[in-house]
Amino acid sequence: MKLFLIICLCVFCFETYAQNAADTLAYSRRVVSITMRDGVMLNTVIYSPQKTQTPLPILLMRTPYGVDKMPSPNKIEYIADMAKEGYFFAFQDIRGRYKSEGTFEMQRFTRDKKNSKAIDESTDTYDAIEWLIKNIPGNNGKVGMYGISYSGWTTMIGSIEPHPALKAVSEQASPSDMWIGDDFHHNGAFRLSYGFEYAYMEEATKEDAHFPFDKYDTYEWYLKLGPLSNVNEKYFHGKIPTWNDFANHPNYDEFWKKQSLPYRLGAPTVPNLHVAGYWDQEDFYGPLKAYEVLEKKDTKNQNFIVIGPWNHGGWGRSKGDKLGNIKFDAPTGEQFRKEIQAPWFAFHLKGKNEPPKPEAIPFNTSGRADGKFPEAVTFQTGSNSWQSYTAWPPTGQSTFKNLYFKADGKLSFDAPTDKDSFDSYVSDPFHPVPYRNRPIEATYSPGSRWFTWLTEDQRFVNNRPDVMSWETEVLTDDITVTGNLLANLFASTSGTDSDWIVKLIDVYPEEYPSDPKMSGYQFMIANDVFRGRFRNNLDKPEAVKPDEVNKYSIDLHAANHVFRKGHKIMVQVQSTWFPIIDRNPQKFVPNIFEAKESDFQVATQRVYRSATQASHIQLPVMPNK
Ligand code: PG9
Repeated sequence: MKLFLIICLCVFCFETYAQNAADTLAYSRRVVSITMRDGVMLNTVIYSPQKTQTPLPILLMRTPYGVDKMPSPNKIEYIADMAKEGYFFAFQDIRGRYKSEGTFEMQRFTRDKKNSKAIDESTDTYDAIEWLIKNIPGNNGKVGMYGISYSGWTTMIGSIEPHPALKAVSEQASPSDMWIGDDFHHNGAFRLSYGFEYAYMEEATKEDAHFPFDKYDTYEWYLKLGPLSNVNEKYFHGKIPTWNDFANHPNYDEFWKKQSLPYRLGAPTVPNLHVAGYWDQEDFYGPLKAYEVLEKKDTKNQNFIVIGPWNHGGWGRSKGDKLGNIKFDAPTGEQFRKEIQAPWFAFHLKGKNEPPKPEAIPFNTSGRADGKFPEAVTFQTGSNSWQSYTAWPPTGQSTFKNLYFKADGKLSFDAPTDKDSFDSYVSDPFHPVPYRNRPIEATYSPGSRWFTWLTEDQRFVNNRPDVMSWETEVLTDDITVTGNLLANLFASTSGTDSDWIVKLIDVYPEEYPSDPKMSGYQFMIANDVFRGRFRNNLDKPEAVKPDEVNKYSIDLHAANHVFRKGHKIMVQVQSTWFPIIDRNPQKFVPNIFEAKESDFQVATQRVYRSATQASHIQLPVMPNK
């Protein structure tokens, strides 16, 4: 989420607290230009506590979203708990953005290391830290780095070849792989509205700019756009580099692989607290993957993860006791900032080891008293409680159970026995299923419901003929699902290419007296899309044979959720999700960015539920206590 959005939202709802905080520690501000090794100067805002309690560490955030309007840290809800304790705060515009010199490159590649003069975000971070520790009087020589999303990514890159003064980081919602699971694609399916609007926002000018849509409901606008080739023909005219990259690299080629974190990451270099939100509409895959990759080489126990009931960056603002219509019965955002983030940096940068706070997060169950953090702290939705684990996903505790699609729209843990049975629907790219309730406001426009769409009631599409659903009987016991989820679809299309979207849903009881407006609510717990052409090979798309049954394994990522007794579990499958996902023409063409209007066709889809082709969701089920 754009940093400025966070700040603007926070400054206003935060005046009262800020005044109290300001009583304890006031900050003075200066703006400097820091020269990088190639002479390029980066605009940097530095806040220093007025009452010097030297020596103090430095917290650095590097962002493309503009730092000049950054208010005093004690007025920024995200970091106010740390501001109270006293740090130097540095905020830097990355190359080519806002007041920094140089050229912006979306998620700049790692430099050519044979060229001693080459730069990248890692060298820029190194040079910034070198300057900060030498030029901020009274610092203790220890630096921490943190940030959400793009700033989470600069944090990750800054920790790859770290400056020796960088002692701890917290990567929060950093994208890990823009083709597999983050902002720009999911499993090869292009995230059209996000990709189009974000590329324009960052690359049309040096400062954020919003595409001037002439329709409020962008569902209509994107449908009228027609084939993707119209973007350059009518609007971008080849001037938005990231859009050109989308069009030139439709497959998982070297471009995307080299950009990804798994390609760049070695072993952990500094302690890293990864932070993810289950309903992150932009980068849920990213922090889970970054944690997973580093964990494999974490011989010094420097790699930790927190997952909470948040949208993109939701832990950085507001109380966090609800998201959209869903209530969590705990101030999870406040708890994160106060009980996790602030102690994390205080421990690593100030040598503080505060005793655990019994009312809050269960740190004491596996450590903190001895100065160690639990490996994984995750909020369990449904039971609405924090849980800590010695591994994520927790090993040896859950059993994988398959939830099978059955006849008559049923879902059951018993495997089907029928032969050659399926359910069928017609997918029409001229009338795609909206991904959220219309009107679909421009992503970052005022009043946009982008931020909570993943928690929307899925009844808004449940009766469409092009959305199939299957559901369990009313549950007679709680079912707790903790860990990674996977959908295995056996499906065919009458076309030669197709998208498969799977949604795992918690259906609330028809009568829900404690919160009547939630009666029958269809709350999405997990979801994702898979583009059929990539079923055998991510870098070599292949046409699908019409009506041939193929198996599609779709990563539904992680959850820690209790489907409560009295609820039902539902699965929905559909083949369009517009305009967050571009329309698959449903006829194989080598590059969908070059598809013609005449390539788009209606297709008949079948989802199999027979003994040998048993579509199912694999759930990590925990034993009931
Ligand atoms: N999700 C945004 C982003 C990060 C990195 C690259 C592209 C987009 C963000 O919120 O910063």
